[in-house]
Amino acid sequence: MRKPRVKKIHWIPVVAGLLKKDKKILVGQRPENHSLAGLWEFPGGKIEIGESPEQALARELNEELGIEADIGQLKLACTHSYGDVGIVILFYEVNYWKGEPKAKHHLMLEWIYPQELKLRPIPEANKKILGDIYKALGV
Ligand code: DGT
Repeated sequence: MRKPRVKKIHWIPVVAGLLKKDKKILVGQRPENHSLAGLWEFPGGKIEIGESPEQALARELNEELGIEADIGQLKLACTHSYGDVGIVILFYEVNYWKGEPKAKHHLMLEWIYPQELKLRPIPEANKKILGDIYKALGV
């Protein structure tokens, strides 16, 4: 007898940076022609083969914001699945960097008070752990 097909989820590791300045955090609006277009996210992206999570985040922050960042502590991790794709997101604190963040990838960047995250459209993966994100930010 044939075994029933088990739906297999492809899990993708993602890193995101919590950049803080004057009690505000940096968020970027996801570009058109990408999944989740228009949602506000923390800068970051997928880990590529051969990279450590910290190397991946330093690369993404350089590509997306044009900064040279020191990747700080791992503050939080979560999992989320969108149908047949799952993501594991590692959130790192980033307190030091060289350069001024510029929107090289996002529609726009904004420094916002963390409480404002509640009012913005954000990825479901982040929405469901917003309380933990606040704790990680010390709010
Ligand atoms: P690419 O080059 O289009 O394959 O994409 P990458 O490597 O720039 O990565 P991206 O941003 O498309 O993928 C990250 C995935 O994680 C995407 O499905 C959105 C999801 N995600 C959920 N919350 C966040 C967040 O706060 N920041 C980032 N960067 N991604 C998040």
